[in-house]
Amino acid sequence: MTMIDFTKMHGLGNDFIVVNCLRGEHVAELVEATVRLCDRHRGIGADGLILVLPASDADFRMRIINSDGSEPEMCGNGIRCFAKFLYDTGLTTKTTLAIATLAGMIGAELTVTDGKVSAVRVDMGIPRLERIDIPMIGATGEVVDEPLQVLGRTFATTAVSMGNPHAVSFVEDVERFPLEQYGPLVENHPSFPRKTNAEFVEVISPTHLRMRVWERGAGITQACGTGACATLVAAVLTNRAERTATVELPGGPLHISWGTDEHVYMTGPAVAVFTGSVRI
Ligand code: ZDP
Repeated sequence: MTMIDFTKMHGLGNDFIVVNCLRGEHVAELVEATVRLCDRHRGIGADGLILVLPASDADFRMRIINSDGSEPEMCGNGIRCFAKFLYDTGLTTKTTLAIATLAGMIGAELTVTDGKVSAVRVDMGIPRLERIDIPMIGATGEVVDEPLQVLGRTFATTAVSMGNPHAVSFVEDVERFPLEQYGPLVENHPSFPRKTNAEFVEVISPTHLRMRVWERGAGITQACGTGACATLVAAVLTNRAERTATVELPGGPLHISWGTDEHVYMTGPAVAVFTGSVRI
């Protein structure tokens, strides 16, 4: 019987089970147990499992597994939780971290209040816009306001990779948009060979976007950090927003800025909810 210590955390209600695997133990068993651990009725309950791993080329390495067991390249809300976990538990004293992910190296700047991390600013890197980099099927070039047919509806979709794929569509009234109906159809649309996260966005003003997300491998979540970054990029590309804006998600706001260095910066909170020990 193996007991694993974990911390339950969230970033704007996008929730994760975070486990210290710095000694390299039980990684395969944990990955294999992800679906069970993330189950909201029979497990701890979470949108994903985050593993804290050692890295030779960075301060730490992050792996994230979605609640359905698939492994995405990156996770914006998760990486803020990851950084807070490291600092608050004393695993690092640095307030600037280089974190290795499947989407490459990610930089995080920690804001410390009363000895604990309250917010994290993450350098999410340069968004990739070429169709093949999403990846999305079709002719070369960028995918900007391109018609995507789903059931009887046509969305004007902009595709952005933040390491993971996003299909961003602007709608009139995001509150009333039937996300549970269209989300899974966009996620599994044949144009996206690795599936996609699906964002639906209402423009409140050029500095205020309201977004709801259907996540690849997780379904409706309260927030998606990479999705908020993709949303801002898509809104700038289609002249709907300025390069710095607030993206309001069901779980709360994220501040996103697409810098003159072409990197996207995301600032938001991270919260530790409880710690526990679970059998895997
Ligand atoms: O790309 C995917 O499969 C996403 N479900 C990964 C998780 C993204 C996340 N919600 C985020 O904040 O970027 C954690």
